[in-house]
Amino acid sequence: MKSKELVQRSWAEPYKIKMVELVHMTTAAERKKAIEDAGYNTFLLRSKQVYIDLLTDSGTSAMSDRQWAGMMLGDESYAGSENFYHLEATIRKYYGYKYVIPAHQGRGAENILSKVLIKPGDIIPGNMYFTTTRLHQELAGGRFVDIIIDEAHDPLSEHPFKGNVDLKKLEALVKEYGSKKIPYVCIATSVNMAGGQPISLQNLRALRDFTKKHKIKIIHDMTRVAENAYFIRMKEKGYKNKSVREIVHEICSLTDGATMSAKKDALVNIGGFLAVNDKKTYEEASNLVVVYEGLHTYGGLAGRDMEAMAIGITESVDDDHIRARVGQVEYLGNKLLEKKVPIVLPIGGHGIFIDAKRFLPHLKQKQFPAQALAAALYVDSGVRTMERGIVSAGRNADTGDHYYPELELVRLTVPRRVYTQAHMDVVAESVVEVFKKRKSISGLKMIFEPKYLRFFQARFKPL
Ligand code: PLI
Repeated sequence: MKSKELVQRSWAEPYKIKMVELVHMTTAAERKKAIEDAGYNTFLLRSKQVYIDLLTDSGTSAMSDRQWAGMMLGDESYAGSENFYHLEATIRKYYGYKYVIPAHQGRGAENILSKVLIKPGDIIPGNMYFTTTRLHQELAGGRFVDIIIDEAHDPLSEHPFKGNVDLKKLEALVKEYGSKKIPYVCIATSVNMAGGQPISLQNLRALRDFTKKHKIKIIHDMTRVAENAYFIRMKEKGYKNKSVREIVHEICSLTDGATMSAKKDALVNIGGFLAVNDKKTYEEASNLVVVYEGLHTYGGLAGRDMEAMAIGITESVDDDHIRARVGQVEYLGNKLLEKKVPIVLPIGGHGIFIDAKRFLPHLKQKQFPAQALAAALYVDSGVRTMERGIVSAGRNADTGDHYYPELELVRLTVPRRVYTQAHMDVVAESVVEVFKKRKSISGLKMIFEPKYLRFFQARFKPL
């Protein structure tokens, strides 16, 4: 057997550890007090109170030695930093977009893009909402409409591309409102709120044909595009022998522009960008960026941050990297499936999503089952996770009522290149332990609710 084949038998990490960060152990009594003080919201815990942090994969990656070396090459000039030109060239090379504007993170890019493209009364169809994306669309006067396939809302459906758009839903919107009211369709790769589920190239191509006919743009939320590309390679006919890098480029080529939170796929702790192909949109966005983020050659970032991002993008499309990244998530998911823990299927790219409705069938959705489960997991082991259910979904901006999403989930998000297989074992043991005593978990009452993105700062108490 050739050595390469031997390596290919496992998802083992294509790197070794050079520096470590010590983590904190706590007692059950300390954790019980900590979650009470945090209003049963894992966002309000201090990181020192956490043992294994699966709150998010955002900004939590371990950078490589090359990225750290790049940080030393930071050109901190106010205007025209060399690192900007490196970043711009990297985005053009791997993603193919023409014009690039850096932003401090994804939502900074979403703010600018929404302000440039959306007029009051516009409709923005998308393949499931994302919290910050939808809020910026609404703040610009638009209304998000979900056009993802129905299977995406069913945690048990094993559809291989649950991120796909239902073109009939889009067609109905165009008929009802006219294409002039639809400035763009917002397409996320690896749909976060559906469980990190990919869109297929076949579906994206059909969407491109449809939108071209109706003169509607496609804006790509490319936060986790490499993970999506990996699933296309593994599951879509005709892509087995293509590299992730080639597939990423093909995905981007079917869209008109993108917003990116580089804190995920692109392996940096801070950063993002807006990228478009059309000069007019670029000019308007580069004018607005100076109001909200900074000059168009730094967009709220230090030169060193842009350098780390350029190198991170290059590393993110490496086949071995992405295979190990998704492989680790699958490893954790399979451990839970073995013990019959209800999770969203198929296993997605950036985390495991526990189905809180099936985990805690004795709780009603308005008793915040996913929020309660995330708190219980923390108390059991110090593992921090995140609610992705009714609290995250927020309220309908017109009626003020809670949205009641089909998916009531707890996300165990795996940071990139940070934790080991043994950590995944500990996480699985804790989830299984809590599953055994699930009947003892009670619901919560919300006692403080912020107006925007309430999940970040809301406070609860047990019923
Ligand atoms: O957190 P930002 O502002 O860099 O990016 C916002 C953002 C946009 N789109 C998508 C799909 C995201 O997942 C996203 C941020 N996600 C976070 C923070 C998360 O924990 O999933």
